[in-house]
Amino acid sequence: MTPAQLRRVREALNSFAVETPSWGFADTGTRFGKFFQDAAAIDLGDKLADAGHVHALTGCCPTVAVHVLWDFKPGEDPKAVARLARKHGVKIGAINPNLFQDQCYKWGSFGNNDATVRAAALQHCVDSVAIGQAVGSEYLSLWFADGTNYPGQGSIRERKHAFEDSLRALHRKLGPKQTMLVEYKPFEPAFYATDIADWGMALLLAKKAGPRAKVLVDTGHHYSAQNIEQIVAWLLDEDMLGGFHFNDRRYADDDLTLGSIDPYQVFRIFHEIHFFAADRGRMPKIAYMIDQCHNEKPKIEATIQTVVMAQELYAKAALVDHAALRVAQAKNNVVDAELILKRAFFTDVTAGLAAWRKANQLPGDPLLAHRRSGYARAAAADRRRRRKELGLTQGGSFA
Ligand code: PSV
Ligand code: MN
Repeated sequence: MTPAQLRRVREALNSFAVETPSWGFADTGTRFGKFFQDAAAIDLGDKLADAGHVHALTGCCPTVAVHVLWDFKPGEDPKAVARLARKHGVKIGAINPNLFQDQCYKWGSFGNNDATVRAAALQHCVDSVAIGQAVGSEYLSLWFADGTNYPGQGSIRERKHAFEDSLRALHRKLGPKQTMLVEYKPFEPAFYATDIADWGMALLLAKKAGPRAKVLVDTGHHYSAQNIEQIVAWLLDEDMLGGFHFNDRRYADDDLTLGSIDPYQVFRIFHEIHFFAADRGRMPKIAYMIDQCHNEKPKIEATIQTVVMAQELYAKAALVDHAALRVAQAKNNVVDAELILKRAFFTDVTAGLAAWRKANQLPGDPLLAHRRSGYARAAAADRRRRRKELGLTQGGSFA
């Protein structure tokens, strides 16, 4: 790598943070079954400890997303949770209300045709806003499982109006430092009409909710052929891109490791962000978060692998020669334009990542350092013993 490339990688990585999800450290499964891991986190303390360990090794994951129902016991003091996070060297990041597990949500939450359920869902979100304020979190991250399974089952327009009303009411409750993220997903669990099925719906709803509502792009929540980087570019241009949930997919919302199937797509997404930043002279504020649950891979290893992959692809995208790209685009020089992206994508950035890690007193290979640390072995022994004491035969909490 040239000195200029090393500098660009360093600058890019200096301002790139990835949030880990608390649920990524716990036992998870598919709807067909769960396969347990001894080292899986039992409770929030374990999850924060694991997240702290990942941050200590990567230097890139200072915050942890939490799911209110899975992570907060009823009546728990959020400030105590914030303290616990601090003890493990991390902070609480996005607060995710849970609007899909309680029996009352059988027919939806914000889209339910029963006003009492809609009110309960709104109250849970308002409570989540308060948790966010207590722990100093910037983001309220909303995902709705709402939708219908059969044609004719519900009024699509009435459900849309119900969402507009509740999101607007919720936006009014946000504190001055809070941003509301609206996530979309084409299907699952609803298989006919998901209420917020794509980025257009999320964008409209966020715009109607208020100025501090933005769209969250979960990379797994698109159909196979969809051009995610184009969505990203449009959202950036509208100042409506709030954040990402990182994962990869082959078929549906598969929760595979970021970049395991299509690293070039992730690169292209990052390229759009760097290109936008170069044009506007400022890097937009974006919450980069992981949303993956691993059933086969050891959870901490998979998380480190994801973070390292994200850094690598972000660094590669930072190497795109924007001036040359603009010239190629202006001249309709398609081959050169494409090669400019490819050249950056195929640049070996290992030296840049190593230099950044060295400068930040981090291990050169975070995965190797984790394997050598003995952390997983100690966690497995401790958690095996605690499970026995607690009479748990399987993982203690979601997902
Ligand atoms: C739904 O599939 C989703 O992407 C939402 O972000 C949830 O919060 C998360 O997964 C749970 O893993
Ligand atoms: Mn998600």
